[in-house]
Amino acid sequence: MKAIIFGVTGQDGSYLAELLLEKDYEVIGVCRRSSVNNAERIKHLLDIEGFNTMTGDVTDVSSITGIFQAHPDVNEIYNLAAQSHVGVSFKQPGATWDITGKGCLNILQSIVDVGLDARFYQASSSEMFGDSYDIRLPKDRSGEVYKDKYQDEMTRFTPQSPYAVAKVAAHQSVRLYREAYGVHGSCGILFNHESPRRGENFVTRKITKWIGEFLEWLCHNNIPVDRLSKECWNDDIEILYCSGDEQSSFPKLRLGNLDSFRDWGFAGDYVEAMWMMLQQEKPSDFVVCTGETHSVREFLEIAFEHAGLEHWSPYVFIDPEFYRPAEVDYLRGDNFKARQFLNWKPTNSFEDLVTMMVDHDIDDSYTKVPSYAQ
Ligand code: NDP
Ligand code: GDR
Repeated sequence: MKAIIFGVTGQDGSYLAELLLEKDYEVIGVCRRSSVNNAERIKHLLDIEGFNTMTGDVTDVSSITGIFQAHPDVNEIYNLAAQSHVGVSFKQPGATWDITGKGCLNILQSIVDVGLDARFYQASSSEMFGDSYDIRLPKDRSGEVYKDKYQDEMTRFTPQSPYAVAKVAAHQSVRLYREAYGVHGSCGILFNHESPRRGENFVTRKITKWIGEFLEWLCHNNIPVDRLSKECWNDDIEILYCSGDEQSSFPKLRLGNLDSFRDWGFAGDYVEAMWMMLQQEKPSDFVVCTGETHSVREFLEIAFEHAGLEHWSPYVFIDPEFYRPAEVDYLRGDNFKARQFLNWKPTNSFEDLVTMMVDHDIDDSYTKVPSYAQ
C-alpha cells in the first residue's frame, strides 16, 4: 500500500507517518519549502526504508499534480496541511483561506484531473461547529433530568473564525467531489488533540512548555519557589523575581481566555481513526473525540499541580492580546458513530494527556537551551 501525506511535518502528520510505516505502507510525505528546518517532528523517520519526502505546497496546483503524476499507483491520500492556528487566522485570513480552504479543493481537483483511483482523507475540525451544539435531556443516577450539550455529525456548522470558515469550505468540497465525481473522500471531524509534539503556540503546549522552562530556571538559579517575591503575585505584574533581586526574573505565562471548554484527546489515538476511515468500503464523515469537556482553567490546575507548583494563578498574566475577536466557548463531541462503525475509542484520559505533556516538557527543558536564554 502507498500513501501520500500532505502536512507530514505537523503534529498529526508525524504520528500518521509512523502508524502507516508500522503497517508496511510506502509513505510519501509532502513538505513545503522552508528557510529553516521544518522536519524536526519527522527527523527520526527520514532514514527509514519506505519513507520518502517530496517538496510541494497545497496552494500550488502544479506541485500537487506533479506529485500525483509521480505516484499514479497511490492508494490513500491524507490532507493534513493547514494554517491550523485559529487565533492567527484572524490576522491572516487570506493566507488561511488559500491553504486551509482552497488547498483541499486543489487536491480534490488534482485527483480528478490526474485520474487517480485513491481514497482521500480530509482533516475537518470541531471548530466548524463554532457556537452550535445540540441538547439531549437524559436523567442522572438520581433520576434528575439534566441538559446534555454535545456536537455530532448532524450538528449545524456556525464557524466563528476565518480558519473555521475555510474548514467548512473544504469539508463541503469533499462532499461535492464525492457526489459529483465519485471521489472516495472521507472527512474526520476531529476535536482538539494534543501531544508532546503539539505546536508551541496552542494553549496546552504553551502551558506545559512554560512549566518546563520555569522549573529549569528555578533549578539553574538555585531558587526555591517560596523565595519568589510575593509582590509579583499581583495580577498587574508581568514577571516573577526573587525578593530583592529583580535582575533575575522570569516572564509570567501570558494567556487569554481561560473559560472556554474543549474536548481534548491524544493525537496518537486520533491518527488511528483517520486510517480506519479510509479502510471503510463507503466514504463517510466521522466525529472523533473523547466525549469529555474541560476548561483551559482545568488544564492549568492539573498541569501546575503535577509539576509541584501549588496554584497556577500567581504565575499567569492575562493578556488581552490572546483574546480572539470571536470565541468558541464549548466543544464536547459525541463519538457514537466512530465507536459503532470504526470500532475506535480513545485510550488516554484527560489527566494522562496533561501529565504526559508536562513530564515531556520538564525533561525536555533540562536537556535543551531554554528559549529565555537564547
Ligand atoms: P500542524 O499545524 O501541526 O501541521 C500543519 C501542517 O500543514 C504542517 O506540516 C505544515 O507545514 C503544513 N502546511 C502548512 N501550510 C502548507 C502549505 N501551504 N502546503 C503544504 N503544507 C502546508 O497541525 P496538526 O498536525 O495539529 O493538525 C493537522 C490537521 O488537522 C490540520 O489540517 C488541522 O487544521 C486539523 N485539525 C487539527 C486538530 C488538532 O487538535 N490538532 C483538530 C481538528 C483538525 P510546516 O511544518 O512547514 O509548517
Ligand atoms: P483551538 O486551540 O483554537 O481550539 O484550535 P488553541 O489551543 O489555540 O485554543 C484553545 C482555547 O484556549 C484559549 N486560549 C489560548 N489559546 C492560545 N492558542 N494561546 C493562548 O495564549 C490562549 N489563552 C487562552 C483559546 O482562546 C481557545 O478558547 C485547535 C487547533 O488545533 C485547530 O487547528 C483545530 O481545528 C481545533 O483545535 C479543533
